[in-house]
Amino acid sequence: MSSYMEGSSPQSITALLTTWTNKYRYRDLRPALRYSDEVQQARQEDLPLVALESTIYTHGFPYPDNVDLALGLEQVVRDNGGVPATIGFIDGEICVGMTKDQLVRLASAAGKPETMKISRRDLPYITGMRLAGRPITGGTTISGTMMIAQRAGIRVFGTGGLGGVHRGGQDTMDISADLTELGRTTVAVVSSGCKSFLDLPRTLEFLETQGVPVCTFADGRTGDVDIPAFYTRESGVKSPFTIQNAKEAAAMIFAQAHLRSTKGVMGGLLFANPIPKEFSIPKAEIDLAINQAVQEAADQGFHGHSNTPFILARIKDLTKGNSIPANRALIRSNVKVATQVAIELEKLRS
Ligand code: PSU
Ligand code: MN
Repeated sequence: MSSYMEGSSPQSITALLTTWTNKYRYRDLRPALRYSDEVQQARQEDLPLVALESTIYTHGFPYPDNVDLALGLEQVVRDNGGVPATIGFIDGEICVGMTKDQLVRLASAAGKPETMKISRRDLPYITGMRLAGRPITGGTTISGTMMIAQRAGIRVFGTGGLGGVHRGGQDTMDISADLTELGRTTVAVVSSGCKSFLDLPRTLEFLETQGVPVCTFADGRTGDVDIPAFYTRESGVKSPFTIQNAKEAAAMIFAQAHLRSTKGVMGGLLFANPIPKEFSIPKAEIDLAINQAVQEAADQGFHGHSNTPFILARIKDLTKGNSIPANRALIRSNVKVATQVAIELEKLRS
């Protein structure tokens, strides 16, 4: 247990906070991060690190599929020459990289009411409760993971689907914190775009306002290319930019870092990697399930934080689990591409 959090009796909270404030001057999260041995070594040796999120395990994939996915994704990174850093909270600790036991522990927490889904707004709560002796376990969303990855110096992050502007978001204001995070935190995210239960055109508008470049891997295609919509390669919405390979993605990250040093440019980058062709589900087919899931969420009052997990679970049920292999395949593909990007970036930096 870390020094600033030792002891948890109520009378010691003031003392703990004083130590924390004096020692770390409240500068940022950095001192609170707990690196796995593998990640710590990679940091010392400048190896290409790839951040992985954990809300997909706690609030996306069901147990025990999520254990296989969590272990499998870390292995995809290693097999492609990178070092995986799964990010999440275990007993109030901000883990950057996890042991196998920790991954299993987090995945086993899926579906329990006390397991939290942690985005930017939740970090002060979790960390405060840890100081107060109430440790919380949970998965970090893309926004939570980006925030922590940036503080750990990790520049590339591979995941499945980005949050976005929800349908009707112009009235409900339900806009994922992932989008504002991309506007302020300098981490590149490789995803399959976002699921079409979201409003894709408004999501792109919002990202443009936030100053986030959105680039789709075109796989040799020229001219207009759609931004992918998770299960489908075609969305009917044109991608603002296209790139052809990991080298071009790394060049953008590198360029952004240099522009940033002139104090003008900050924020993240979104790279959309279309689902491998052999796994893509016809748009008409998946749209049926998605539309029904959206309607049920509205009818049953699943708003805000619980909207996305509800819809994800319903899509899985309505497709009778057929969406799971596609989901798994696209995440694995994204994580592989993220690793290639991290390696190309490391070459540019050295
Ligand atoms: N979309 C998916 N799968 C997911 C998520 C989104 O297709 O697992 C998760 C990600 O962790 C994402 C979060 O960051 O949901 C967004 O939640 P919200 O819409 O509440 O911001
Ligand atoms: Mn939301």
